[in-house]
Formats: sequence, structure tokens, C-alpha cells
Amino acid sequence: MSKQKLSYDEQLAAAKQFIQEHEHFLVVSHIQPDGDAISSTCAVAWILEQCGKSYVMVNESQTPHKFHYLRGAKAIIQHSKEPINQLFDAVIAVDCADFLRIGSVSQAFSETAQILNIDHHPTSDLFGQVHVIKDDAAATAEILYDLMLTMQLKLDKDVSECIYTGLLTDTGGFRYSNTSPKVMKIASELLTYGINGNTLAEHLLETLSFSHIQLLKKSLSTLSFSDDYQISWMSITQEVVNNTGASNEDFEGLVNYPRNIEGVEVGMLFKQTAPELVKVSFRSAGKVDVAQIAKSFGGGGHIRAAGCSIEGELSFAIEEVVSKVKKALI
Ligand SMILES: [Mn+2]
Repeated sequence: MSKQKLSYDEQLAAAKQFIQEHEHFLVVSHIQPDGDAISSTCAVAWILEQCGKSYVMVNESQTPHKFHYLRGAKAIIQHSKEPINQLFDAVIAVDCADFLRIGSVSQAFSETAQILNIDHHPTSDLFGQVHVIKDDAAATAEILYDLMLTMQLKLDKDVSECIYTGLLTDTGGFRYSNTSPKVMKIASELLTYGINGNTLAEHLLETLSFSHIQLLKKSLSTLSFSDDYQISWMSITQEVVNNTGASNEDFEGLVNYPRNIEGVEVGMLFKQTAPELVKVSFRSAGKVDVAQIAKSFGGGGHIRAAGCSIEGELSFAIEEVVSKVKKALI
């Protein structure tokens, strides 16, 4: 479609027009939402409110409890628990690399639904009629900040907290390579609205749940390496997941342990989600584009952080993926 050829400013203007042209919206993000997904959902809701529009926020999965402080987060409907029987003609999807990441919520799109797709994943499949896709944005929240400027909206403390949370979580606490001068500039402006960066960092990045530590303890005992020590991985069986009572958010950050080891280029976490299904998370030190590897298994993501699912037993998934990563390192 010709839409992809629009400049970033033109894309933002098209998004503004999309919002002006519709009255009632469905706001959706990806399944198993992270900080950027929830923040972006809440930030879009805030924009719509400023414009006097009505909306419903829906996600297939539960909103992790730790994001409940964000304005509007508790109002996000969990579609897997509370299916909505309304069809929407206008949809705003945020932080979804591809249409499938929307999950079951896409059942609530009318047949002629118009979709505004706002995202920063380089593997985007460009679903939807209107796009704002900026793959060098650190977070979808960064794009929404730009949209607020385009729409000449005056930020407040609540929405600043949303944008800051998206930036903080998607940059790993302003540490990943996506922490651009622009990110720091936006973050510094957001701090002037009275949000507390230290409290947010402690809450989102430092605090560990008991079940996370239990998982970490179990998974470190599976830590393995390739012969040259450039690839490292850990695995978690379904049994361990069940015994530790871990929820999805407890897995966050585990993949960084193999990745952070000196000399390791690619770190991975293999999580058995069903007897014949394994979820793989990838982190790269930079040499290997793990988005491409994940994509070759039907997944996606970013150059340094990606994921996919593999059908088969845990040992099979590890063998398949590790051999592919080895080839990428040659
Ligand atoms: Mn994101």
C-alpha cells in the first residue's frame, strides 16, 4: 500500500485525522501485555478523552497487577475472561507487531472495521488501513508522545506517567541501545509534570516477586552453553511453572541472565507452555539479529529482543533453535 511511503509527520497527521473522523473506538494491544502495551493503551484512551471521543479498552490477557497504577489500566477488559459482544468500526491497535498478536480481541472488529496501527516493531506486518510505524522509536509510547504534540494536546501528570512507563520498560530502565537522545529528552520533560522516576524504577525494575525468585532458582539450574560459550540458555518445564505458581509477569527478565554472561552473544529462555509447545525468548548482544531467527520460526520482535513458539518437546525446541543460532553466528 502507498501508505507506507508517507513520512513520519504525514503518518502522525493521518492518525490525527483517523481519530477526528470516528466517534467510538476499540483500543487494543498485544496478548500478554508488557509495560509499553499497557501504557500505550492507557495513553491512547487519554488522547481520545481529550478529543471528546468514547472508547473501550480490551486485551485478550490480564493486565499485570504492577501496571494498575496507570490511569485507566484497571478499566482494560480482559477478553479471555469477559468476552465483549459488541462490534467496533474503529480500532486503534498499539504495540502489535502483527495482526495475530491482537489475539481473540480481533473477533470484536466489524467486517468493515478501520484500523489505526501504531507500532515500533521492525517486523510489523503493516495490518490496518492507517499506520504510524516507526521502528527506531524506543517504545510505542514514544510515538504516542509525538502524536500528542501533533494534536497539540497539553500533557498532564497522569499521561506523563503512562509515556514514562512505556519508555522505562521498553528501554530496560534507559539502558538498552534504543535509549536515544530523544528518549532522554522526552523523559526529562515528563519528569517536569511531577511524576517520580525513582519510585517507578523501583516498582517496575527492582522489586522481585517471590514466585519470580523461585523460577529464577529453578531455571538457573538448567543454564547451558554452546561449545564456544557464545550461546547460553535456560529452560523451564511446565511442571516447574505449575509448582511455583508463577504468572506470566514472573518470567520477565529471566532471559537476561544467560544473555548477560560475559562473552555470550545470544541468550535464550525456553518455556514449556503445553506438553508439545515451547515459547522461546531471545536476547542478542548485537552480532545476531534475533528478530530474523524468531521470524523463521513464525515469531518476531526486535534485532536484540525477540520471541517465537515452537511445536514439539522441550529438548526438540532447544536443539532446533540452538542450531539455527549457531549458523547465524558463523
Ligand atoms: Mn513496545
